[in-house]
Amino acid sequence: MAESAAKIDYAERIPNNVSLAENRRLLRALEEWQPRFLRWWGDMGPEGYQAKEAYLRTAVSVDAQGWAHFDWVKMPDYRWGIFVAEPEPDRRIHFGAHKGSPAWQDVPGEYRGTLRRLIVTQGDTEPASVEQQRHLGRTCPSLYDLRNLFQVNVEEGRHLWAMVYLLHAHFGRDGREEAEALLQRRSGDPDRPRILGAFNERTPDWLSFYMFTYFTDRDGKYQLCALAESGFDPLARTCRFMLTEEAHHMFVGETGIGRIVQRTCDLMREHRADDPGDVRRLGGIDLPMLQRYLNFHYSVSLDLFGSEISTNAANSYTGGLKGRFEEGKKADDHLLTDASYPVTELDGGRIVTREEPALTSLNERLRDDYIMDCQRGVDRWNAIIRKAGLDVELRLPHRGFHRAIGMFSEARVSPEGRVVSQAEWDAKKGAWLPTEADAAYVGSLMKPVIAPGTFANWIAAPARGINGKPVDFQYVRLD
Ligand code: BYC
Repeated sequence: MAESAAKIDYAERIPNNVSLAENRRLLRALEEWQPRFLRWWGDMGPEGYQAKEAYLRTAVSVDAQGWAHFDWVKMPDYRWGIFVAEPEPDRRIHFGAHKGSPAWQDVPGEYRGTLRRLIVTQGDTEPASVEQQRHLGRTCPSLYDLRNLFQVNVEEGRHLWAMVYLLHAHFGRDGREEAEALLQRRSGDPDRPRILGAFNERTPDWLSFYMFTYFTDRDGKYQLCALAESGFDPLARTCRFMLTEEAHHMFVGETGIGRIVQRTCDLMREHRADDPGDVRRLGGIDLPMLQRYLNFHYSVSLDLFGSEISTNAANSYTGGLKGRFEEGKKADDHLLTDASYPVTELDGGRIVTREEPALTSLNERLRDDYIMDCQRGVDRWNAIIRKAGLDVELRLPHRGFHRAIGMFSEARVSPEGRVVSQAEWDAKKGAWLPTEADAAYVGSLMKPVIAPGTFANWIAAPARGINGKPVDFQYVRLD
């Protein structure tokens, strides 16, 4: 059983390891959706380079070892398909009111609406991010980075397939309609926007791209981890496999920012350029500007966890639909009906910590796990700065800073976590968040660099190439 689930059949029009051939109706429905997906990819996927071969990885099996196969692929020929992790024998629901019952293989009627909403929200982010990043190919800092962008893009396309499969296979007609709507909404379109805030922001340059893949893809990791605990087994297995792909996206973000930090430090040391203006004159990205971009992307990503106190989150947990991060490793009753959790809250003009019911605080708890994880990368970037002998530190701003969702959206909070007046906010905003001048400067640096092994002046070369290939490998064939 496990072996057959691990293998992916590439002879099929839609590669899959879910025995699609045995379900003609579902196969037909997905085969009808496929050309519409490809049309969307043509219209809204990466601009340029669609006819060029890129050195991309494709999943060939879903077991933990060696699922990836690297080859030359033109993006429209990428084998998007449906891959789910291997089943766990006798899997049980392990949290909430149904704890101990066998995991559901079909959608339980009472949770149909909630599950659909979770799957649609997850699915909506995937094409959104492709749309947000579609112009970046034109200004790539190197072929290595261009290839990484395309890898991220095709895998987000596959993650859309993953959610569309669940909608088609388990939600009948409304599932098919939702799958259509996923191709109709557009990131940033005022009339038909994507569902969540961060996915309507622009990703106009590569600094934003690395910030996005570090901070926003990491929300993806935590949401997928929570959904991978689901008592609805097809969702759990789908998310478990998506997580294996997600790791590379966050790697692109972490190393991308790390390489910018490295380059900036090199410029500062070589030229004794202590002043941000000096760094910019040398064509680098100064650390205060990097901090402003970090502040922006981190805060919009914090919003993606929803309100601090949420009955939606409590209901999803009690229903066994969405667990906590590493639910299985937690030593408590997995019901949480009597438990509490400390939540940072706004109390008039003050920020306080209060014990709240654990069930309604689940969004905040996941946000806490996320924050801890974000800090690890910041520590590594700071280690680069320290090693260069510079006395500067990048910091995650306070969780209340620049929030649009949850109780902090009602106040103005400084990066240090002080509630400030609107007047102070207006006066200091330009020091805390990217300004138009920042965007124009970063935009001015975005010139394509496409000779193998060469890198834009504002970013250091990576420590190593992809899949054991050298850094100067021709990762995208331009001829
Ligand atoms: N923007 O009780 P509340 C990824 C809405 S990223 C706009 O506070 P809840 C990826 C909410 O929908 C991971 N609206 O929150 C990354 C609700 O609306 P309705 C994506 C927002 O429901 C990079 C209302 O406010 N996956 O994979 O507990 C590249 C009150 O909701 C926002 C998921 O999100 C917002 N930021 O939690 C590619 C997992 N926040 O229904 C991919 C699935 C809240 O009352 N989604 N609202 O009209 C969920 O688990 C939940 O929907 C949320 C919100 C965590 C997002």
